[in-house]
Amino acid sequence: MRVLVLHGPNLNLLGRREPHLYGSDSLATVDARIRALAAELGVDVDIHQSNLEGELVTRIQQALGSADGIVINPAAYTHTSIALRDALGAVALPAVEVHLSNVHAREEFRQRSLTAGVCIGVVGGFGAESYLLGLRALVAHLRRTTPPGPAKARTPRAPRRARRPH
Ligand code: CA2
Repeated sequence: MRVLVLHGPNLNLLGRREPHLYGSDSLATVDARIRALAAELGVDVDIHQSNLEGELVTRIQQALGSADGIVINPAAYTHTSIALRDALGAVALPAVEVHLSNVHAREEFRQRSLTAGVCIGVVGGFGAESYLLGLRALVAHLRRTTPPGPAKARTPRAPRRARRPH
């Protein structure tokens, strides 16, 4: 099982500015915690941050065929981006929206999410823990809803022996 984790604009500043809002952990520390939980849960994670809306759209599109689900903090694009909403809706992979802060306790413009409606759920207000809760919830959802397929071989198959001539 593979999960794409996306961080939106300005989250690369985490830990360096506004710790009262977003905590004092750096993005690298948050990513390390996500990777540790993923290892514990036995899932692969692919983590990216971008300040560019189009790049986030492309990452979401590329998830089709390479990931089973998405954990996304769209940051400010949560409140503005029809493009991200359309991309999430188009790939139709289970996605969980996460926020470090409780957007409902903040300015009015943060209380509308354009992306939440195409996600299976939203977690916010728990700092970096929101990502971990979101990842747990997504993995539980995928395990509940993904039919068991044939077990995938972990080791490459031995090469086929050449057929003997008759
Ligand atoms: O609470 C969240 O996770 C947000 O998605 C963070 C966004 C904000 O626009 C959303 O309304 C809620 C802002 C991300 C900016 O991150 C910074 C981190 C450190 C310093 C400055 C900005």
